[in-house]
Amino acid sequence: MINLHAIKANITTLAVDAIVNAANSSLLGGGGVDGAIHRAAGPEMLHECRLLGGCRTGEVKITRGYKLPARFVLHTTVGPVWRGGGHGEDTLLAQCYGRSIELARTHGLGSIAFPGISTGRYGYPIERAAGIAVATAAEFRDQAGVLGEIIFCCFSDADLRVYEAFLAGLEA
Ligand code: AR6
Repeated sequence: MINLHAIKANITTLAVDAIVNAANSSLLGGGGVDGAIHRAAGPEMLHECRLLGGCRTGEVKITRGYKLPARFVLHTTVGPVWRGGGHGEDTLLAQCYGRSIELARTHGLGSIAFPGISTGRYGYPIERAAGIAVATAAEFRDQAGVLGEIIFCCFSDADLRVYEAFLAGLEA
């Protein structure tokens, strides 16, 4: 059984097995959570990213966490840009979550933390994105394995309330 919960925190401070990065296809850093993760991890992570040859939307790639308290970064998750909802964005966003969780399971990781993928610069409405994030993670809840904890790491109180409402809905 995987425990799903939401917290408000800077994701770069979390001592989990892996944090997920809302990266771009170059994997070479950017603004927002991507920039924060690269700054905190240090130049060695950027070097490892250069060797990975980029990342397409929906793909997930893993690097070590270097100076981060997290052991690994699933950088990987390149989120969809919001274009009104009619361009397959929901499917792509669900893939980001699902493939990150599958990769964590493949690597035998016990805990992972997600930021609100695509809800910053990429413009995804938080309510819709959080619903997809929670529903996709919930599909894995009953699978056996080492992965025991999925954390939704929110950057604001408002985002945290949205996630908590969806998580409460799972229990109802
Ligand atoms: N810890 C947790 N969450 C954070 C942090 C942090 N340190 N910093 C920001 N957030 P964004 P996107 C939240 O824009 O929409 C980059 O330049 C933020 O409040 O980082 O997927 C990439 O290189 C928001 O809820 O990612 C891409 O080009 C969420 O993280 C592009 O932006 C995601 O916001 C990706 O855009």
